[in-house]
Amino acid sequence: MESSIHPLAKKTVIYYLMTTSIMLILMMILGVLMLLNQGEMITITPIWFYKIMTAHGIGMVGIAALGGTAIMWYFLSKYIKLNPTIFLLNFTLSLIGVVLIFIAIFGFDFSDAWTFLYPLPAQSAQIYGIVGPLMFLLGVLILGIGYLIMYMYLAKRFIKEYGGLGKTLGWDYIFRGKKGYGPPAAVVASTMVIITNSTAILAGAIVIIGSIINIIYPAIRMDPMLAKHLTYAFGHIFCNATIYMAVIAVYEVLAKYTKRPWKSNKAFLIAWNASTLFTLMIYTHHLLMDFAVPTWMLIIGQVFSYANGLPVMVVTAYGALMIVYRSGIKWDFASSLLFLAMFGWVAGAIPAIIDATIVVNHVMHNTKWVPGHFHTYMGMGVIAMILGFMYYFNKTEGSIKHNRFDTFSISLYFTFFTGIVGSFLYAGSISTPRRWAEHMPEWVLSDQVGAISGIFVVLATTLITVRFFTGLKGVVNQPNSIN
Ligand code: HEM
Ligand SMILES: [Cu+2]
Repeated sequence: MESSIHPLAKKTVIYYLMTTSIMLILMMILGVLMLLNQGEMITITPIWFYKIMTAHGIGMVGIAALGGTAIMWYFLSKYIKLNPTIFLLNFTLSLIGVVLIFIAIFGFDFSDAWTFLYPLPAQSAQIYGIVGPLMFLLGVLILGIGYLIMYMYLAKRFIKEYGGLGKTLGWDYIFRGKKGYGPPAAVVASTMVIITNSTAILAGAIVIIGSIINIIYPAIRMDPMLAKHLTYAFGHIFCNATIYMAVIAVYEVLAKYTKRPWKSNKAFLIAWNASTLFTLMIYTHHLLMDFAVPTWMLIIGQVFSYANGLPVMVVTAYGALMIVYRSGIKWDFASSLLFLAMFGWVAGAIPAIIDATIVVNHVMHNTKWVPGHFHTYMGMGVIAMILGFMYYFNKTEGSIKHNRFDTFSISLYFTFFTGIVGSFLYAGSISTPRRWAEHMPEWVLSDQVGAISGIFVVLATTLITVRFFTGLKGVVNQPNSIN
């Protein structure tokens, strides 16, 4: 039941990818500025450092989500008919959200980090005025609503086409012994994202509305501990969901290149079910330092953090190795980036597993170890998947071919991204705190290594983006060819 992508959806994929790639470069430049400052190679004021950090954090998470959404929508269109207006609406609301967020940061000095942890926004409202925090929170809320509408729509479509979200999670095969293979991998993965991320966004909406009310009427307060739970349920799951959307590209592209379908067998289905459940449970690893949280909750956070990524990661990595093995696959920009991205994802999980151990966490949390972990799985995982998809899109919908120049930019990207995360992990291991504008002399060297690596990553990303934009010329006016 293959259908072709709606022309408006195809155009919207282009909007998503153009925005993602340009924002990526800009946000990376902000990252380099932070490192140059921490490495004492330039001087920016602390307030500017925190403005930049806030913009970089939310901006990066935002584009990872945009890119992931483009991947999810594009491939889902192969299997079910989708209304492209919803896809465009999500893009528009995201854009409005982002504009509000950036005006809040750069126009009104909002600098409380992208995690807007209550009561920080209320406190800074007293220093810098209420406009900044209100605009920021409203921006995030609008962006979240866009996603929520999209997920609700997709859920409705899945229920109509497959008979329920239990079906799209393959329960017939897991519990009722149905033989054969479950729904397409893209549908299984999207179901997981719909369930977990809608929950996350609802949690986020509650805490954001609470914060907004508190800023306007300071007498009305939230319990800060409850607010932290809701905030991290939102932040953790929303970040996680980006990779579960982007990984669809691994399934689809490798299957196409090897001419071997990616079958959702029982192990695959069980893994995605397990991840659905675990992803909802583990955000408490962000609260391991909070002694007021009940121990059983922290233990759940810890135990399931170990278990969380693993099932899907294992079936994906194993599946990818199997599908590629002796397939005579042609390695080009898309297939190699997606293959490498999978290992970036796996590699990025290892430091997280270490950090999710309560004893280690007391030492490592709030050090640069943590950005070391998520820059690995975001930068070399999610973002690499999105870059791979950008190329695949141009190739499938347009006419570009891989050349040696592409091999060069991919190698540049991965080599120097390893430099960035290596410098972060090293800094963490010598107890460099995260989120400090100024660093002690003994930490500065690692910042400098990170900054220089970062400059080369910006260069590589720019080369890839230029290639993407030139390739787009071939896409416009081409007949649809999704399959
Ligand atoms: C050239 C590439 C990049 C550089 C140089 C860079 C640099 C940095 C630096 C220096 C920090 C602050 C570290 C600290 O706490 O001291 C940071 C934080 C962060 N970065 Fe990046 N980064 C890059 C790419 C990315 C990518 C690709 C993503 C995700 C897709 C990302 C997401 C984040 C997030 C979420 C934070 C946390 C902000 C916070 O603590 O509130 N970064 N980055
Ligand atoms: Cu987390």
